[in-house]
Amino acid sequence: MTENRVNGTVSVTAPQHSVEGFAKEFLRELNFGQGVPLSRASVNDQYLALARTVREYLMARWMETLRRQRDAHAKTVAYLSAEYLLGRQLDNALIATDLTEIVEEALTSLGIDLATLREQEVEPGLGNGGLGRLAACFVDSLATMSVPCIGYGIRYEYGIFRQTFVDGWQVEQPDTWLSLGAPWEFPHPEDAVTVHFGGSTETYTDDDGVTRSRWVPAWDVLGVPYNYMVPGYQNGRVNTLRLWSARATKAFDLQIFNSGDYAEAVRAQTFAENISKVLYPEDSTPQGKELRLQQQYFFVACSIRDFLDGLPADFDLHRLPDVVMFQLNDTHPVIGVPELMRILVDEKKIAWDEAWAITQKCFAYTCHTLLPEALEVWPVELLGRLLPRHLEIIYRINDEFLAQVRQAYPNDELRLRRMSIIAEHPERSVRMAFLATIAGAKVNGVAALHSQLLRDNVLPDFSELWPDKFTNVTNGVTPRRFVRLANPALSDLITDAIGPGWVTDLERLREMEPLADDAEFRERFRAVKLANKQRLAGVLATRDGIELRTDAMLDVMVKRLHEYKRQTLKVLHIVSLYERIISGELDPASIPPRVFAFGAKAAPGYKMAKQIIGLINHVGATVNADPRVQGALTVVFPPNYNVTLAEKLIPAADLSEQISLAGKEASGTGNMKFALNGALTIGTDDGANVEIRELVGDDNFFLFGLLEPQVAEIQAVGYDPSKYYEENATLRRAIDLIASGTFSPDDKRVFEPIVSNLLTEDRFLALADFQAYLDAQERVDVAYRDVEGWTRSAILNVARSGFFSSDRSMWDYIDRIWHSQPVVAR
Ligand code: RUG
Repeated sequence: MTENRVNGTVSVTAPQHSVEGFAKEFLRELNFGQGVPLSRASVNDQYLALARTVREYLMARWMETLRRQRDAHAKTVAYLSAEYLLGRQLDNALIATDLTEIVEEALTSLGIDLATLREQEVEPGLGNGGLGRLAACFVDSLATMSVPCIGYGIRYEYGIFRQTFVDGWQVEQPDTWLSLGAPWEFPHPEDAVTVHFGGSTETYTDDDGVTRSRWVPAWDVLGVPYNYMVPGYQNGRVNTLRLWSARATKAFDLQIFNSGDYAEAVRAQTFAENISKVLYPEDSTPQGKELRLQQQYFFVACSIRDFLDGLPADFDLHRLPDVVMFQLNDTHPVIGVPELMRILVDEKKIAWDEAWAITQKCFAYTCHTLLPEALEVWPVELLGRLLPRHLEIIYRINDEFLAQVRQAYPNDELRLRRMSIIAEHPERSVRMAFLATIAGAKVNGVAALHSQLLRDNVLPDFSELWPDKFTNVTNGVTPRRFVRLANPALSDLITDAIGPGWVTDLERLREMEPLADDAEFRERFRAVKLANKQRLAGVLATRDGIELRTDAMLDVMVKRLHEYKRQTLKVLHIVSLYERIISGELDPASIPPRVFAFGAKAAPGYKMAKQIIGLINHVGATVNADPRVQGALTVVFPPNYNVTLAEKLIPAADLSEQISLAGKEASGTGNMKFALNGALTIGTDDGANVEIRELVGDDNFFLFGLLEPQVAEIQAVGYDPSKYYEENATLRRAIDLIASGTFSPDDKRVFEPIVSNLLTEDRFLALADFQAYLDAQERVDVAYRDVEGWTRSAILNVARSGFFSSDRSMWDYIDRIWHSQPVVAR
């Protein structure tokens, strides 16, 4: 990096965009940054030096982006998310700067293989699944669209656990992603923010004789920000992701240390640092843990304070809605609402009504679920103990809101109780989704069906009161990471056909549609798929010692393990095929050979999910070893599914399994990634599947299963899964085979809980959808045999999925919710 003094300001210029220039910078980093000569550099030294060199190319853009945004006084999106599932940074930075070829050549000239260095990077797994990955896609899109955005979150010391299998059972290991160095982060201890907790509130009379309330906290921690670059794709922009790490305000007590009680001397430090120690390994169900509430308040308090501190000293806070929108990614950051109110009313002495008017324009809320258990509630006792002033503020917001409801619906006590932020049963608690809905300028669901069910079933009273507050923004995924970076072979094919513009304007994929009828193009498309399967086979062989056949249909189900997603239904399909083969009913040579690939982590405390992982692995071991199957069915389940593996698995897939019970999956985003990479979907009418099917067309999608209203009907009259077991011989034989202990000879009863759950409860109606699923799978087999027809459908899936770019989602947010603008070059 060169520094020039221009008119008294320091401007940072990027190093030379050439092979020699890069090689020189790399060696400089290796020698002066890592402190080693090339001859003695380890792979990790080389990787760290490479990462630092690449980031130098982004630095000037970063400074320039910040300057432009400051000068433009543009409205900023402050995206508040407890999770960011980023994936590896190196390749993304390389494609953003268009440096890949230069780097490859420069490293080769030094005798270094870029591919080896890539493998050295440990991805920051700071999220559980779709929610965190969505946040990462959104910040990528905003940077690419030159929209001012700062992503705020938590720098967990340990991200999502590393999954291992021991005898087929999930065992969690800590994710030590920081241990070999973190070259992509920029710590800023000088910007640390103090965050208070506990204590009590008091009233006092201020200098003007006004009686006011204030918080007298009992303890505090420091939030230290770490900045990460969010590079836009080849547009000269770099936005910022700011993640907070907790530290003790007083590192350790020297007196106690000198007295020899070392553990006590660092107690405060340990206690404080615990706040950002670990990502809660939960996806759809909240853990009622005090630490989790501490985490939530910690990061939103830091973020709001950080944003306000960045405003000019004389800024009129009544204008806050002109300069920021705090987007609440689910309920995790909702405690930010009373926090902003506290700052405005208690600290800035703005009248309550004015403060509330400001606050209501500064927040918007995205809901990501339909499962009642995933809507966070905090016991009043806990919230009051940790954040007493915030609880008072919530009570007042609630009182005023209920007065409004009373006026709109006189004499409707039941409605008041239903709509109150405070739930009375089973214990007094704060409903965070209600608070977010009341405070938010807008409330959105994440797919068309989800937004409708959110209005009709989850928040019906609120949507009746404020119909205009509710909107939909269908999720999207970034084409940079999930096509351009993950699938270079397909990217080249597309670029050859329609030019490079699709990477930032994904609807242009439509231009490929006519090529679905071009036999030569189809052949090239198939060659890409095969190459991706071979690449995956290589990855699985080295990563896990898994042998993958590349001449079979690759049928993939990757997502968090949850009963509503119905991995069990997939297992029942495999078991029923296996049972039919070994009983002689099905000739294995008569079906197209399939590899069933799974990837799934189960929350460590979710027993049934862990059982299902055990079942998949045990079924896999039995099926894979049985010669009667003649290789027609193979099950592979690489452990520790993460973004890095997704980037290899998705481009290789033929069939995408999206089989949740209708009305349960808010959106899904894996479904979009598969379609964009030319896999056909077998799916229910759920979440974003609905929109995928509408766009790609019924002929290119395998729809099955109950529709959401049918599910509701069945549940209303009382669902009896045993009826399906009794009436469907194929299903019965599959379940009996599991119950017989065939897959677990050492402990024949080990899968008893799954079997009995299916037969007696089956909360997510797997048995009710079983036959329809099998029928759809037979349609898949027939379609797959028609090689040309299948390829045609796969190409149409790609060509018609441009809608699912997260760039489009971001335009929708801008249009419907944020009303912000890109900052263009001047
Ligand atoms: O389960 C949902 C997915 O359907 C959705 O695609 C994703 C992003 O919107 O968010 C997931 N989600 C929901 N993750 N955690 C929750 C719990 O609220």
